[in-house]
Amino acid sequence: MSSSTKTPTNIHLYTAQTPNGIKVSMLLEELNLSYAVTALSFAKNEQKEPWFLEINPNGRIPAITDTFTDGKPIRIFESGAILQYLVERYDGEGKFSYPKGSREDWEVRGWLFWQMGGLGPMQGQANHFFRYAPEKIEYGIQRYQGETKRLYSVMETQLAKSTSGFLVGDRLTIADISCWGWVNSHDWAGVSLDGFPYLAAWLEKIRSREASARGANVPKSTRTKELTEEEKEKIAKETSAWILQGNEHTAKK
Ligand SMILES: N[C@@H](CCC(=O)N[C@@H](CS)C(=O)NCC(=O)O)C(=O)O
Repeated sequence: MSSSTKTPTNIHLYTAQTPNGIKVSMLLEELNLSYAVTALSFAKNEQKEPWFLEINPNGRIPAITDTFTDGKPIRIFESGAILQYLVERYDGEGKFSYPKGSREDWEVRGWLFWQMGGLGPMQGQANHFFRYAPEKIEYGIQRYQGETKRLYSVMETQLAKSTSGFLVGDRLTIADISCWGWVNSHDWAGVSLDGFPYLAAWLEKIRSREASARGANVPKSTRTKELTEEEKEKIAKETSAWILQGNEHTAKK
């Protein structure tokens, strides 16, 4: 994130290396905007510290702060809202969006809400039951992996009809960007892309864009090599530890 040609902004991104976090850095890179980054440690529960709750009352990443059009600071939380803010404020040329109120604009909004209400939460629960839950509950695993697959097939059908290879119209939009990190981590949820050729091609098409690839590596590089089962197990255990701690803390409230 150090190119001198970037458009200067006061955007500060609070993030971590997750499918929701990288949505924002991918779009910031595609828009060629300058931004500062604070990486939050879930292991240290930094996302629940009072200073961060002032930025995101929900205690989750991503969130941004910026100087608003009135010259005063603004905070924005929820990745979908952040993506909408960034294109509405900084994509005046419509490189990654369509004119407000156009058919394509409404289609993009549909996919964005579909991702926020469907793909993200369902695949997130697939991760939980498949990787992190202290007991292996077959019903939970099947239910959420099945829903994730069903949602992938919805994207597959849309992409099969697309002449550009993107979800909406002729360009990369926040519809694609919001979904990419989730589909890219399909393996973590235990869901294969076999049988989804259009989705696999879409994944690669976006991965091969320099700006998107840079954004997907914020705040740190993503893995380039396939993890062994032991390595996956170790990461899952570490993540499970802070999730269970969080569950206990919530139960006591
Ligand atoms: N709907 C929220 C979801 C945010 C979310 O779940 N973020 C996760 C990382 S992907 C998080 O911060 N987890 C930390 C926690 O649960 O304490 C969004 O899209 O911004």
